[in-house]
Amino acid sequence: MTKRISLTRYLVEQQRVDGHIPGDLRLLLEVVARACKSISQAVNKGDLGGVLGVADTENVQGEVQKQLDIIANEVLIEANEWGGHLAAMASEEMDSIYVVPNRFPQGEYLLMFDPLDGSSNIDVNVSIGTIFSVLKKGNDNPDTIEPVCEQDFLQPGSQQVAAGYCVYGPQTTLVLTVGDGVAMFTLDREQGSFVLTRENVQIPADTREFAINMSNMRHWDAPVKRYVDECLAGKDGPRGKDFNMRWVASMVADVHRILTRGGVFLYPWDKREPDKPGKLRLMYEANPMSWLVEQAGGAATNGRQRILDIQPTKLHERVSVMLGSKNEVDRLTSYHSTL
Ligand code: FBP
Ligand code: AFP
Repeated sequence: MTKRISLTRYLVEQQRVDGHIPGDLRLLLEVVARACKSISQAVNKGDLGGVLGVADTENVQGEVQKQLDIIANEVLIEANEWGGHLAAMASEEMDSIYVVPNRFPQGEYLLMFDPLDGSSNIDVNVSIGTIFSVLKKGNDNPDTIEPVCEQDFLQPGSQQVAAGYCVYGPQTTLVLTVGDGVAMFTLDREQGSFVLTRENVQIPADTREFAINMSNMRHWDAPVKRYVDECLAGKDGPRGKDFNMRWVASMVADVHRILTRGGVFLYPWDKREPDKPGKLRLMYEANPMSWLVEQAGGAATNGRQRILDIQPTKLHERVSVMLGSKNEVDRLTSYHSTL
C-alpha cells in the first residue's frame, strides 16, 4: 500500500534520501504545485467566480483564448517568477519566452507549461489540466553566462529534469516524474496539500482501448487508418479482440486514463494541414507526457521516431503523437515503417 505522505515530504525524500533532485528543483516543483492548487480553485468556482467564457484574445497559434487560459497563465508566472529557481518560462499561451525580471534573482531552470489544456472542456465542466516540463539552462559556467534566450529552450525532451501535469476532474491529481518513475498525488482540500496516492505507476504493455478523434478519420495517413480499422474490426479482425474507444478532448484527461488503466492515445499528422507535423505542441504537451509515459513503462513516438529524441527547432513546434501501452505504440510505429 502507498505511504500517505505529502508532496513536500516526497520531494524532500527524493532530494535527501535518493539524491535524485537538487534543492532548487524541489522548491521549484513545490511552487508549481501551489500554482496548480490556485488554478484548481478557480476551475472549481466556475461561473461563481466569473471565470468562464472566452476572453476575446488569441494565442500565438491563433486559437481563441478562454478567460481561464489567461488566468492560469498569470497564476503560473506570478507564482514562479520570484523564487530564484528559474531563468525563464515559456507557455503555450505566450508568443515568446518570459525572462524572470531583473528585480528577482535568476536561477538555472527553465519552466514550460500549457496552463490549461483542454480549453474546449472548461465551460462544459469536463476534466482539464495543467501540463509542465522543466529543463536546465545549458550554460552553467558563471564566467561566460549569457542572457537566457529562446535557443536555451530548444532541447530534446530527453533532457527534461522534471515533468508532470495536474488534472482538474472529479479529483484534482498531480502526476509527476523526476526520472524515478511516476507518482500521483491527490489534492486533499481540507488539508490544502497534495498527498501521495499512487507510486511506481505502470502502464500495461497490452490494451483493448484506444483514444483518437474519429471525426478526423478521412484525413488520416494510411498507417493510422490501418491501425484503427483493425481495432474496429474487433474479435473477427486481425487483432482477434474487441476494442473500446475513449476521447475526452483533453490530453491531460486521456493520458491520465492511460496511466491509470492502460490504452493508447493518438493525435496523428493528418492531411488537413499537410505542412504541419501535427496538432499538439512538442514542448508543452508531447515531451512532458511522453516522459511520464516512458517512466511508467509505456512508449511514445511520432510514428517514426521516439518523441523524446526530437530536436526542437522552435518554441511552439508541433508534433504527431502516439503514446501509451508499449505493444500498441510499437505496432503503430512498425505500420509507419512498412506503409
Ligand atoms: P457507467 O456509469 O457505468 O460508466 O456508464 C455510463 C454510461 O451509461 C453513460 O454515462 C455514457 O454515455 C455511456 O455509459 C458510455 O458508454 P460506452 O462505455 O459504451 O462508451
Ligand atoms: P485546447 O487546450 O486548445 O482545447 O486543446 C486541447 C488539445 O490540444 C489536447 O489536449 C486534446 O487531446 C486535443 O487538443 C483535442 O483536439 P480535438 O478538438 O481535435 O479533438
